[in-house]
Amino acid sequence: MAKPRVLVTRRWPVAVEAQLQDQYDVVLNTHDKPLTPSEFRAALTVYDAVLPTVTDLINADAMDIPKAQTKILANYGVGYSHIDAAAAKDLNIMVTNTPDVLSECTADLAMTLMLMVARRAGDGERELRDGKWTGWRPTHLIGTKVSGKTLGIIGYGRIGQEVARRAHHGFGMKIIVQSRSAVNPDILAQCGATQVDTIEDLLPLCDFVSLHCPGGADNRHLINAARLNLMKPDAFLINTARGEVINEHDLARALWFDTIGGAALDVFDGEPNISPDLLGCDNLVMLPHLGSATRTTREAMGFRVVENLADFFGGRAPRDRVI
Ligand code: 8YV
Repeated sequence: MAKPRVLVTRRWPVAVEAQLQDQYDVVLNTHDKPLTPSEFRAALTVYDAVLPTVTDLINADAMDIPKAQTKILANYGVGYSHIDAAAAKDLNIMVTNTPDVLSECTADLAMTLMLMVARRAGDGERELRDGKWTGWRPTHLIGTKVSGKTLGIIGYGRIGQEVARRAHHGFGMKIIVQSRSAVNPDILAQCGATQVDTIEDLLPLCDFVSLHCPGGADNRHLINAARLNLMKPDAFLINTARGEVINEHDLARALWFDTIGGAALDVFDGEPNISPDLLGCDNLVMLPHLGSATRTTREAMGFRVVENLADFFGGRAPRDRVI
């Protein structure tokens, strides 16, 4: 029997690409350029499986074909708000993701951002590299203490819980949680966390607020001017979830007028384009979507896709089916 035809839309870790080549009739994206919507539409008529990432905007336009050859979009990444669920269902395409394997590294990066913005690490590095450091002094680049402060976590799934573990057990932080559903009391107890009903309840209580909810239409601009106004004037906002969760124009205004202490972002609405509003803010740390970017995790994400594909083509239900 012919091997299934598989398209990988970006370069993946070599060990994973090698395994895919072993098992399937694979086309790799050796130039590592994102596909255009028309290339994506064409791919859906040719390949049995397409393996996309967050850089593929798989909206209704990119899936606007009468019938698909593709039966599965085995996404590399846990977030899949770049895939239009209704259009995938219309074409009868299954979607899988890669949870679990990136939770620790994404949580590590949320802690990195929290520490960077509170302790002014970005300012300090820029000053030093610009040759502007004149030496130690008691009043130089004074930041905010992180240890022992209150951290609000919006969205208490796997990544949110890993952040809580680090913040509570490593930094002695008090954890407050807001989540769509009631969190199991045993899970809350692991980090001495308290769940509140609404984001409005959470924001005024916290010195740091970290976002760990999914992106997509439901959470678009979840953090807007009204909610930013509820944060303490010296509190920090951290986002390793999805750019669209924050109204970036409102955030830039809050940073510009110092109504919050600062923000640290790993994800952006319309990335890799960064809003000029944000680029002008100096109480802001920005990283280029590095949440899962470690060798161990990027390989594990790839092998999780391999597992999902093996189940799918073996006639079993993939463990990570999301659509
Ligand atoms: C991934 C992420 O690298 O998994 C996610 O949802 O945000 C990142 O860690 C990226 O999405 C890959 O598609």
